[in-house]
Amino acid sequence: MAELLEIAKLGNPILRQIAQPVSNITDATLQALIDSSIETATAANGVGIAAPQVSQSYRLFIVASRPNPRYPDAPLMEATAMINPKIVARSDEIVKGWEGCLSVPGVRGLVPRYRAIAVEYSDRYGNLQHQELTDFVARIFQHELDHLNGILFVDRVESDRDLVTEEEYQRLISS
Ligand code: K2U
Ligand code: ZN
Repeated sequence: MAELLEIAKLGNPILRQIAQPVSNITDATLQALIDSSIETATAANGVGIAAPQVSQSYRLFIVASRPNPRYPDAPLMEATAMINPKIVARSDEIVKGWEGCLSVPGVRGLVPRYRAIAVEYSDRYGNLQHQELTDFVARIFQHELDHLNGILFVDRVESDRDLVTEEEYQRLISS
């Protein structure tokens, strides 16, 4: 049973660091971090989590899309570890969507993201993966990649008016 990890919150300097590349993917400590990150995101009802959010400044995150109230059409996918991830191509099209963050509780923001991206990363077995992502999964990838570069979704909203409380957000999506 992997352990639940404490999630670093806004103001913790680790969230503003540039994370370090992962060199030894098969290392037992890294594999344990992957398992604990998946456990922690699942317990927090997250659809993603980045290593800096559990105070490990490495270039690694988990994407675990599933249908949810705001994105009912989101694909259900197995939690996937993405190591040393990068965007290798992207659409010109940019779409705005509501995001939350486990490190910024109680806040939601309307964030512009590329609608489609081509990405490369190593999986937890060290295999290089190349994938094309769209819509909600592309959004999660871009949100998590920002975490590896010390960027939070609140930095990307175009106006402070695009930030709302969780309570107002729930009112918004049920109206
Ligand atoms: O903090 C995180 O990195 C987890 C994020 C993942 C996410 C980023 C962008 C857009 C949606 C999700 C969320 O806090 S997980 C909670 C959540 C779940 C579904 C929809 C929105 C937020
Ligand atoms: Zn986040």
